[in-house]
Amino acid sequence: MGCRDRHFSFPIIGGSMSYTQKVLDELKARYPEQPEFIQAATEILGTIQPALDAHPEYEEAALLERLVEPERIVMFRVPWVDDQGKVQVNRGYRVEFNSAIGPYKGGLRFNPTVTLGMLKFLGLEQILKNSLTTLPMGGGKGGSDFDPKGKSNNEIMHFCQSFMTELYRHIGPNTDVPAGDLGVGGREVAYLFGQYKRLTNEWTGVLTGKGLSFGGSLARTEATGYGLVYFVDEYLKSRGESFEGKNVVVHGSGNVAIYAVQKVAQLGGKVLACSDTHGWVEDPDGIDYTVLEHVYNKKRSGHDKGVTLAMYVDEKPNAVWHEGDGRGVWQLPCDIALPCARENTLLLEDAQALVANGCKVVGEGANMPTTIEATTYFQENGVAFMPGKAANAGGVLVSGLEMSQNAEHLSWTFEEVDGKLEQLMRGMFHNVDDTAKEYGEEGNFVMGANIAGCSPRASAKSSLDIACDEAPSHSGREPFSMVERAVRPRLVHLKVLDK
Ligand code: NDP
Ligand code: 2IT
Repeated sequence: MGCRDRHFSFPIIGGSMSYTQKVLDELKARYPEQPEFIQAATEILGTIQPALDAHPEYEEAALLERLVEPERIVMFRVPWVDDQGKVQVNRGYRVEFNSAIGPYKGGLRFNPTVTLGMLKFLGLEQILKNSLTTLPMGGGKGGSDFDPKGKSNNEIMHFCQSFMTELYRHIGPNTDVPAGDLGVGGREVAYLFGQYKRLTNEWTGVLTGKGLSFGGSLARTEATGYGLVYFVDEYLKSRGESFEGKNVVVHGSGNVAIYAVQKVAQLGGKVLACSDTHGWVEDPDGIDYTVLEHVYNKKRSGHDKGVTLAMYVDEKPNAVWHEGDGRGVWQLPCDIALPCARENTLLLEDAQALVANGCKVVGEGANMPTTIEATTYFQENGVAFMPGKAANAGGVLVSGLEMSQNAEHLSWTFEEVDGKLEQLMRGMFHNVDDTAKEYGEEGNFVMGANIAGCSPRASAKSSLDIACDEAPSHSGREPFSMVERAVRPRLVHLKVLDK
């Protein structure tokens, strides 16, 4: 019963099964076909029991059951016409998971591997991540099994327009605000936004990650990679260290990876290698992020057939290309590893190689790139492990700042946005670190992030209030909703005005 170690443990309380274990068992029985969702739920539920122990009323209010069940899921067909005139049909999804502290917020993923279970894993992570940013955003995620690779711009446009033709009824600037994720970048967001505007006859900040000429925020492109490095740097600072002179390996070479590479170099570190789905590249001079940008843009030009990261060596002849599995980067001796590709791409054997070769810090740029076994191995072997829901929160954080700018009809400078990003990511590290210490698990950043993420903009004492957006008051008890608390003073104020 339960997980295999103390890091994801389900204690027996008073001879009976813990609340977290009970909820997880129910989820496993109900959703056996959703392994990624179960994995994410295991990681969260396996660390938050200490925050629940002092609050038996949470179980009575079925608080966890409500946290793990989405408020709403929209599933739809997406018919579109390819360049040969043939009708194609894909599946579209939006998981509107939790709106307790703000509109649903989270990216769209276009990838042939997309399933409902994958989007539920990403949506569940997003709830806690968005709460950690301290901005008022609920959690959501969506996407399609559409594969943008090898498609012309015309096909991408037709797909995006058809996708939005259904999605537009379910979203809105105060309801649900999607953005990009794997396979969805600036080009796709532009097509989606244009279609939303045509259908609604309204310009609103309904999507983030928009182009700068139509309401996008400066520094959104860089935000996830920069934020990751600020977060890891704050950890290093807390130990009297820095990126200066550190060797770093990066998995992936997409949006998150590119700007992590740039920021590591700015802070004095050296990125030895990075990867794509075709292989990995090693550069003795340190990976040059500008070359990665060139390859990235070629991959998204609408003429991407045959374009791979191997093209890096055309511009950097000292570099070496290794065809095959990009996980080769984990074999290199390094101080810091930054997995920035996608889920479950850093396995136990990779963790063992990294530890054997001296790696001391892992910062997840991707969502859940490290398997539970690999995470456990890192934690048991003294590696500081920074979970993605905190370490990669910079992207959605600047999305939140984009929403603020749109609402104000203003654009902030790059320095203003980057400054807020840095301040909030560094602050987030301390929130996570302090929470782990408060629960007697110093250095367990997974536990710190999960408990702090359940406690939006509040001390860890009100843990898990996020899920109580509609706590039943039938028993005459006070609902302990964060929303209720936020709203109550205003209600009192209104009553005073009524008199
Ligand atoms: P991109 O599509 O820009 O880049 C993804 C990168 O990972 C590419 O280099 C891709 O290679 C590689 N990759 C994809 N699948 C695999 C695989 N199965 N094995 C190895 N490598 C793979 O995506 P992003 O950089 O935007 O996102 C990366 C991760 O970060 C995802 O987990 C995403 O959910 C997460 N994230 C993204 C945020 C954002 O703002 N973009 C915010 C927070 C998290 P190839 O080019 O060959 O496909
Ligand atoms: O996983 C993520 O946090 C994202 N893909 C970014 C979501 C957003 O709304 O900017």
